[in-house]
Amino acid sequence: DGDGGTAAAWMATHRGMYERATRHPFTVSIRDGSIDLAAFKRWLGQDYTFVQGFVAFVASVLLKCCKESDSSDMETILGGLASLSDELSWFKKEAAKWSVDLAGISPLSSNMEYCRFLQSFDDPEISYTVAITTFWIIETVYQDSFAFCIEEGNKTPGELLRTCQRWGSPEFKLYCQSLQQIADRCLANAPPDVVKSAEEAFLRVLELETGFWDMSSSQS
Ligand code: HMH
Repeated sequence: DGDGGTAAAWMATHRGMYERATRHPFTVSIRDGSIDLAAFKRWLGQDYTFVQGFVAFVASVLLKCCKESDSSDMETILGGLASLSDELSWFKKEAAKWSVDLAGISPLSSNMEYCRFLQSFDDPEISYTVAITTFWIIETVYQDSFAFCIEEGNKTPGELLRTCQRWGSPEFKLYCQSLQQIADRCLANAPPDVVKSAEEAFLRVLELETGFWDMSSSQS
């Protein structure tokens, strides 16, 4: 049960920031059906390039796990990495459907900023605890945001339902809960300075995710 751990405590303490990331006008407009499809296509192209950088980040988490962890965490992380392979194929298929030219996408500044943050985890000095906490919150923001779009009362346009189900499904939620359990266990055993760094990374992800949605919804 992942409710009594540090991860859930941070979500409660930083509720405002968490909700800005997970109930953003962009995803709320998917749920209420008022989404501008040009904004959706912008998000799609930008997120495809994000996921390419995200693969390298998850590989760095896996590497830290192999070096620092003696448990079965590896299988969960490896499963996450494997599902990103499927996700990249999905993006290509979806982009073709929406006539988004993936080869012509240049990452916008919020996307580049996020990818630079992810690249900083290549540093072997950054601990597995900080990295797995970061991984958990990145996936959880998408899970929570898109699950809201398919919850009862939604007016999500039919052609966007598959997208929302990709991250809003019960399976993806279970996967996020496994990541949360791993993060909680690591945090429970970590020294205070590491816990502090993990909390800072958690907050940074919430800012970067909010910036990513802002970028997707803005016309510029
Ligand atoms: C920006 N955050 C962003 N993109 C994603 N695909 C995820 C999280 C989850 O995989």
